[in-house]
Amino acid sequence: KAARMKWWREARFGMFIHWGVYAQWGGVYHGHNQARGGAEWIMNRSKIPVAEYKERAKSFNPDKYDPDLWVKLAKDAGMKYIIITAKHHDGFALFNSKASDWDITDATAYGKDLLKPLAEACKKYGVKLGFYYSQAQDWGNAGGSVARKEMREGWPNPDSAKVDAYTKEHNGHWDPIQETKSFAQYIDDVAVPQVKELMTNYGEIAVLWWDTPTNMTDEAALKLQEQLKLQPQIITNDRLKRPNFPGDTKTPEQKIPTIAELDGKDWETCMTMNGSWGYKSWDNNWKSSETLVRNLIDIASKGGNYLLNIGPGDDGSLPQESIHRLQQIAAWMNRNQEA
Ligand code: FUL
Repeated sequence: KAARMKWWREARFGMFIHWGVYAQWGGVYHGHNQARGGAEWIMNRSKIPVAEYKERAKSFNPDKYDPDLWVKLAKDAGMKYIIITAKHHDGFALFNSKASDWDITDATAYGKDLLKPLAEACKKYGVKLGFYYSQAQDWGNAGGSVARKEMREGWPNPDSAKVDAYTKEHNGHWDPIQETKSFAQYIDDVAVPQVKELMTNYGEIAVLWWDTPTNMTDEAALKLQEQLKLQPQIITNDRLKRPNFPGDTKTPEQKIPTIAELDGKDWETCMTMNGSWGYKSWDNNWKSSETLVRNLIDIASKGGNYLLNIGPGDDGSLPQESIHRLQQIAAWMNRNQEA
């Protein structure tokens, strides 16, 4: 394990990328700002019908997508690895998947695999690539589970009481199409083959970042874990299934542990630059570059890694605020480099 963890323990700094068709909504549904949570949750928070969400995805066309720029920004800021949401909770695959039509090639105007060019850019700059994969929670593929949030938020509508009542009776699901398969079928038909695709088609994969453990079974966890043998060097986090699949790394979210909280295990704090993981058009709550640098120093001094997030827009462009902060971190790195 020590040999496998070596690069990760020295890395200190990585880039998290939350990108998907949720960027089209930008945290707004029918003119109403989402009440709570990250913008990547809007489908669940606003209980958007599956057909409506997928209809909008058809026009997803990120013609400003520039993976070379993303990786260069990361590299210059001193980041040693990138983790991108290959599939988030909405179930949409950013890659060409044969296991589901709810993917970039079948469901959008763009039609081209988004992960391949990112993998190439990472190779070019010598930055490691990892995938985030939401293994249990999947709102867009039938049979996927839902972390129960039964209120339709941020969209006062006469229908909302009905939607809430339905959700309550259906394990958190809000659309009948979500329950047309069992969870076990979803795992066999979608999750397992997709993880296999991710482990096969993109070269060396440094990290598999599971999320979320809720509703996972041992059987499903074992099947998913089996696919990782295709990448023997891979590092995994602690979100496959709790408590009996601890993985390699702990994942404090939006917080930096105190010294008293450290327990000798490898850990990585993931954090947003504003308040949302996915692109949220109206969130201006940006942390200063100074805060971000201080966080990195605090984390590095305690032996952890800092996984700092960007949320690209639906055209593939990055918020100016994020670019600016990455550049300021790069400038700080340059000033403090050993001669
Ligand atoms: C959480 C997810 O629910 C969020 O959307 C985000 O991906 C965060 C890093 O992990 O569990």
